[in-house]
Amino acid sequence: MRLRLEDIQSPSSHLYDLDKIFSTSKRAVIVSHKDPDGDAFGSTLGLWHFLTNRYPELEATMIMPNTDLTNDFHYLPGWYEIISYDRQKEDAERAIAGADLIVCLDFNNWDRLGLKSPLIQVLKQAKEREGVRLIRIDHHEEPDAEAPADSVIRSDLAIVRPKSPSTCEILVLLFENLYDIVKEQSSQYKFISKDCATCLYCGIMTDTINFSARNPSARTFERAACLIMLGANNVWLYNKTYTEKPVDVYRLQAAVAASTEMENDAAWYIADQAMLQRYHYHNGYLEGMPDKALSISGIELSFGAREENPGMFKVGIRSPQKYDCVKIAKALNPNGGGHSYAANGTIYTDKKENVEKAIRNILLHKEDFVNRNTANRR
Ligand SMILES: [Mn+2]
Repeated sequence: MRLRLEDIQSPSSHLYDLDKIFSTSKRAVIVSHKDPDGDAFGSTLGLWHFLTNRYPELEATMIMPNTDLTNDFHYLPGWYEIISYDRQKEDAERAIAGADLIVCLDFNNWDRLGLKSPLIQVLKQAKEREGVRLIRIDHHEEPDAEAPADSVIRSDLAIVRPKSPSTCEILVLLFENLYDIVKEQSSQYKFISKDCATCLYCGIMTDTINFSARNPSARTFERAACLIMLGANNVWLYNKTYTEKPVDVYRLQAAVAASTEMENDAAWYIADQAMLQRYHYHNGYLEGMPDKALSISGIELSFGAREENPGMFKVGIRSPQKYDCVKIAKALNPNGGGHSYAANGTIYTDKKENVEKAIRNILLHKEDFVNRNTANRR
């Protein structure tokens, strides 16, 4: 019995194309987005493990714009092999200069590597070189027509499935029919090692908030089950990801929850630098908080604003059904983007009050942001 790969129109041709590219490349760099989450780490590491096993002739290097040594999924097998551009710029640039293949995972435009990050130019120049190919595998919507032209990623092969809850799930599809693999111990199973399965499971788990949000399908559970059969330790991963946190995370999240404001069906919090510093903030400390605000009964839309750098607030926007988060993110700043149910926007100001004003301004015009495709579906 085979699982139907219904999400992908012609999986075999994609696999064929991918296989052709992987087997004829010598040096690959795998790149994911800034402030990597579980899906960015999971897909990057999962692909790296797969390539290392399946194409031993291909030398693969993982590069991320930034990683946080204290709080960033470092328990995933292979984590310490990742080159972090913010700390190891020269190593990253050397790897990119020698690469004949660039694989972009879990992001849909160059700005997601960090606005004006020099890494963008380095990768673009590499792509210009003769014989360098670029593959993108992602579950974000394609950038719209308004996206700045220089942020568009020109790829030789793009495998984009916006309906997939995670990039890791797309990789599972691509790495062959796992059901067959597990049931029949057939050809490719040995290339999905326990470590590979662990990393892929992590992205499927975190991008669906442990299978509770963002439309995990029956197939999502089947794919996750296959990864468990291949050795992913789901309980260990859950505990590592969700329950082993420094006390500062608990305290900061409590402070943020206590400061949450509400108006009709919307809720929001704003964490400025003073608040973040009080709890020794690290990347990931507020992971999942905009989603938690949605758990308040009657709330359909949430905003979680965090002053990433002095004068720059990152705003996580969530609405499982009713509102279009991408539209809202773009209304805050044209650089915003993501999924209709979860997006990120930016507000440039050094005052909390101005963030509040911007959010209230969105709420004043809320009707303009109703998601006509999903609003009546519940
Ligand atoms: Mn993702």
